[in-house]
Amino acid sequence: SELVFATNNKHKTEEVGNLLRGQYKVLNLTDIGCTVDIPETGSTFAENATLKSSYVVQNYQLDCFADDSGLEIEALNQEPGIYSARYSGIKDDATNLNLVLQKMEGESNRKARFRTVVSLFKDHKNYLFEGVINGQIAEKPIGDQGFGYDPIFIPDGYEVSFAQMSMEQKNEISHRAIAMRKLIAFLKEQ
Ligand code: ITT
Repeated sequence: SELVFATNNKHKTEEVGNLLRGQYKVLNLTDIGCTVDIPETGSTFAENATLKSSYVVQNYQLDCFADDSGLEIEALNQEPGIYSARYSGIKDDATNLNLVLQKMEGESNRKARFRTVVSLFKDHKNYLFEGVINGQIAEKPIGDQGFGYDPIFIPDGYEVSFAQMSMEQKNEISHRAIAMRKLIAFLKEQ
């Protein structure tokens, strides 16, 4: 069967499509004919994920899930957090990544974590699923896979960045995969 994923981010669509492979066909906003950049005016990941999923429920009458995620850096008071997509003021991954590296220059505490909150609207009820992965901010970007801050995030227990991993390897451990596995388990129980 089909599941609607309220995202404009093609990397998220690919990662989640891979996680749901063989179980659900994933339709993103483009696939359902939605060209709106849904406003993310909340103050938490959960609020923003819910704004995205409920937009689709209200305007398309389809059950839907959405992912709001970001990078929390301890030395930067958990920034960029919910502002990860536009930390520099513009939605450009390379610019935002460079701003993080600039702010982290000379900082010895490199601790960070990625967080995802998924909101699933099913039968008019909202269900939230969270995933977190801890790691370190690299001194320099390395790797060309993935997206966003992947080239500067080294998960704990690894010596490579997310951008040096294949999508399958990232999907074994990532914040998004942890949240999505909770959603998949929930759907199985239904
Ligand atoms: P949608 O809202 O349309 O889903 P988006 O890119 O705007 O797409 P978010 O609002 O959740 O998504 O912003 C998350 C930002 O955090 C994203 O643009 C990346 O810069 C970063 N990010 C999230 N997950 C990431 C991951 O797995 N790897 C690297 N960076 C990530």
